[in-house]
Amino acid sequence: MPSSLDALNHWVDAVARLTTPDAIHWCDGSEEENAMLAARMRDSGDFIALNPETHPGCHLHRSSPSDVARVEHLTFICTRDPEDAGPNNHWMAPDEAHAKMDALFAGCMRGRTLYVIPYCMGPIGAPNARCGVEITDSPYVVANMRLMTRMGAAALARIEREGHFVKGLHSTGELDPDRRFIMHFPEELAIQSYGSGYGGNALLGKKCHALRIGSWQARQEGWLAEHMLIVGIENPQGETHYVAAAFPSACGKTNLAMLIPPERYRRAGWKVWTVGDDICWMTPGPDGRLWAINPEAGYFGVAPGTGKGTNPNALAMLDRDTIFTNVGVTADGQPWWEGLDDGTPAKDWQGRDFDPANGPAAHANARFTVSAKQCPSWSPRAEDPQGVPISAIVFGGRRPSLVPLVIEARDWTHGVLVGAAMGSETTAAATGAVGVLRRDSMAMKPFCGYNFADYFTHWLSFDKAGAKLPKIFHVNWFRKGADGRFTWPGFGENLRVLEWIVGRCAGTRSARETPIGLLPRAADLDVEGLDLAASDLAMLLDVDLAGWQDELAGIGEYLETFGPRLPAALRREQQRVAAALDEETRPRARAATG
Ligand code: SAT
Ligand code: MN
Repeated sequence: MPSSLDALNHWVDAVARLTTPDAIHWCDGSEEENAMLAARMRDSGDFIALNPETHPGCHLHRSSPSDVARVEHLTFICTRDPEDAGPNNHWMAPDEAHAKMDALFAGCMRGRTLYVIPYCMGPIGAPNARCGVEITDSPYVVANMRLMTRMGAAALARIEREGHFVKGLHSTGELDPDRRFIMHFPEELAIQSYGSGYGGNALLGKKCHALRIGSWQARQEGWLAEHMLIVGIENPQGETHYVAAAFPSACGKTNLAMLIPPERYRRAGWKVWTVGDDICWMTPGPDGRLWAINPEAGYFGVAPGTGKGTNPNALAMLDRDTIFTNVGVTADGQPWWEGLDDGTPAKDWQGRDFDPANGPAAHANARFTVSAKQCPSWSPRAEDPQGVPISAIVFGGRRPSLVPLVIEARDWTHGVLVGAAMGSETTAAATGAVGVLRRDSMAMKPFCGYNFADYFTHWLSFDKAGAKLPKIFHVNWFRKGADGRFTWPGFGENLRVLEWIVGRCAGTRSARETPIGLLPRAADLDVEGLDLAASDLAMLLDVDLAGWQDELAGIGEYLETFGPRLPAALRREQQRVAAALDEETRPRARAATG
């Protein structure tokens, strides 16, 4: 009888014939293997050992200066029908993409080792976890995948049992931006990535599998693969509500997932539990609720800005067994980045003597890779095969103006519109201009593996008989005042907003109705001990009707870009909110003219 690993063996053979590596190494995920690879990388210069006293087991990796972030313009969804990829993706015909990639991969591993990485996204025993195999010629990718996924023997055993897996093929190639492509073949459950060694371009379990291919599978199978953190909020009565929250890359998901309650909340008994900081797979359970797992096993977080004041939990987990990418380094070999409270950089992220004239010591998208279990607020429920039940879904982005601190959608359909309409200023997590407002539906613009119109239809489809869906909210921590400064203090203080959110879910907090949704009154939010002027709080909770009329017009235009596949229910919802705003402004307009 043929073994269910035959398909895997055949594929590895075929890739080896194409890429002609010097050696093949099947990764088992063991400590010994990890030590061997780290030693190999220290020899080659891929890894620089950091100070063993202050940072035991920690390494620094410097990527090529032209390879420091995801490359959305070189990322393609290759479906037979371009309409299936949709206007939200770059599309290439599968045949053309295969020909291009075969030519790039031909002979590319000569002189290198081909690593076979079996991995599982999600707890190894979770029914909703999914397996994949990444073939790569980068030991740095292996070391990262070991922290970010359940990698090695247990995943291989599950693949053998199930007989299917997502095929990911990666080579760093020559790191030439002109010979760099990240291709997805959702109909073949395959990914091919060439020419980058960085983050989401190269760790194929992350954005490529868990989001782009994952979202495609989720639509077919009736679940949701989302760009969301998962956090547990435990109140003083010991009840924990789990919240899933979507923000674009580098908008504070890791900080929110690891939030430390303000002093007064801590004393009262509030606790925060981290289940995940980037990706969330949600499936309707037999009880009608959405149950979520974090498919990842580690964090690939942005280092700059991580400090004692902003994310002490993150700092506490980064002093051992961590891979740092593109940070600076102090004279005594400690990692350094902007926003770290102590130390001074001796070298910058490119290994040059630090000179402020060359810019910051750490690259703006410098990252740490670390096992999730090292986080002091890590939730043991992250290993629960059933996942956690989600009480609230939160959308958010960087909106310096107009958008209030928090809004509750009036129902699921309205919530889907709120998510679809999400916008944010761009950040350094992707190459391109920073600080430009772009619509980023559900923070999935770079990650949805199919047509956004179909994705909205899929979201709407969860609202059916028997469903006990989470409430949906929108938050904006990034509102600026006339002085150009952030009005809301953010970070740990965001718990005050989460308290209102979980209170709404439990039915214990009140709200006022507005045309754009339900908002807290000033008295509904606990702001005791905050240095926040009443006028600033009023601004954060105000609904600028005229501004929102323009916003709804903009949302309407955005939705129209998806053409006839856009679900009519979403267009109707946009029209309903626009009409409610018109209704609210009408008497005033009459008074003004009359
Ligand atoms: O480079 S990654 O895609 O893994 C990080 C991010 O953009 O969130
Ligand atoms: Mn992300």
